[in-house]
Amino acid sequence: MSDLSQQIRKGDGLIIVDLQWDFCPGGLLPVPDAHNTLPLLNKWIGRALAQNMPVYVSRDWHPKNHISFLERGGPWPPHCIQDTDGAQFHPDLLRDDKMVVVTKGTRFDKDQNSVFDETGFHQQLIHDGVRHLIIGGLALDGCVLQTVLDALHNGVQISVIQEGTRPMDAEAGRRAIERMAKEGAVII
Ligand code: VGL
Ligand code: ZN
Repeated sequence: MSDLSQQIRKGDGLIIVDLQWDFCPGGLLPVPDAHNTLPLLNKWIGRALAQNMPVYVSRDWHPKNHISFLERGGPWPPHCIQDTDGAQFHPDLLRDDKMVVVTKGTRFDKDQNSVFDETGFHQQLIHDGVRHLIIGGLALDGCVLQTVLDALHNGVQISVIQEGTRPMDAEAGRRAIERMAKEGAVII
């Protein structure tokens, strides 16, 4: 539990990526064991809220027949279609009015895997005074990896809660951790 013992500092923010039904076992694009990140992530959320640290929750929120779906020649089965049950946050995810939702995957012409990708998220971090993000969620080898790389490219420090994320593919997950660490992310 070394991660939870980490001191929270001014300028820290927490981002929970795509903890939605469709990415959990039983959903349309399940990440193995995804729901088992929830107890730890909820502890982080509770702790962050108690210390007035900004908390962001991203959601993948695709139009029907999205360009990233197999039927359009994309890599993914349909998932996280706007307003469907599968696109809702997992019901066990701790929620609070203070949490800020970041919606992505809505563009018709391209996918947005990173939370930074044309969402204005970096501007929001600057507005909120966040210089260091702590990240968990789904999927380690998908949106978490892309978000971490974009954070670093934008000059935002980032720490990855390793036990608070899961990969779609175990080997790709190991490579993702290696790459994030090499690029400057702190693995906690
Ligand atoms: C994701 C595949 C497709 C993710 C989103 O959140 O990692 N992966 N859409
Ligand atoms: Zn998606």
